[in-house]
Amino acid sequence: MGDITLYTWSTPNGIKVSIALEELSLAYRVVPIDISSGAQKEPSFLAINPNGRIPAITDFGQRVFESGAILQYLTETYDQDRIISYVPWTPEYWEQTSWLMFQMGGVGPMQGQANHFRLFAGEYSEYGLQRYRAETKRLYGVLNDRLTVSPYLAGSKYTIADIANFGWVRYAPLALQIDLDEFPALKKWHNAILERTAVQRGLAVPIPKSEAEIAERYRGLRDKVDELRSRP
Ligand SMILES: N[C@@H](CCC(=O)N[C@@H](CS)C(=O)NCC(=O)O)C(=O)O
Repeated sequence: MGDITLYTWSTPNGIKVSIALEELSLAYRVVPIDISSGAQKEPSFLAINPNGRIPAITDFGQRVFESGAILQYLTETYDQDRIISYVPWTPEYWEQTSWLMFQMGGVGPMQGQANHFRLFAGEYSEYGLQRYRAETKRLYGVLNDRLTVSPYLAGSKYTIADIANFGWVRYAPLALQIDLDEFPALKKWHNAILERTAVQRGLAVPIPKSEAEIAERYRGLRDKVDELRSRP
């Protein structure tokens, strides 16, 4: 079943797809794309994702890029048993799609910018940092409210909407020092998802990294940006 090649790196968007593939027990080849070396801008990869970003997949000659589109492709093609998705055109399916798009259009871009200002910026900007960190926290409040009244984002079942948002929530405490204790329902949901075997497997693709290694890397990046703070 399937002829899937996954092009990925250990990032919030990358892990969404490896987690979904593991949840669906699909066989797949992995091509690591080291985004710190610029591999995502090589012509061979741009032929798969013209936007030059991971993740992307190919399957029987079909390319799919943008993590949300990949999650939809995988479930609509391979999730007939509805393990991580609802049946298309049901009310729950639209709820699933809404929370998936909320992640793609909200959490991902905002938290991505917060990460930029906190970890990768070439000059220190308190305004940029605070603006995007605050917006990320506002969006976490929306997720928390939803998860206070529903076990999972789309309803009673864990779906690709949860996987997509989890990809980002997972890194928020480590990268941005966002305290999930401020969002109790979100924290409970995050911890339950983290315990899933398929999630642990997906998080190890393409390179297994311990919590301590990830925390150390982010600390180093934050320190570098902090050093820029004192420069005239
Ligand atoms: N909207 C895209 C975003 C993809 C994205 O920003 N990927 C990052 C890693 S999480 C990347 O490849 N960054 C490298 C770059 O921007 O050159 C998706 O969800 O797939």
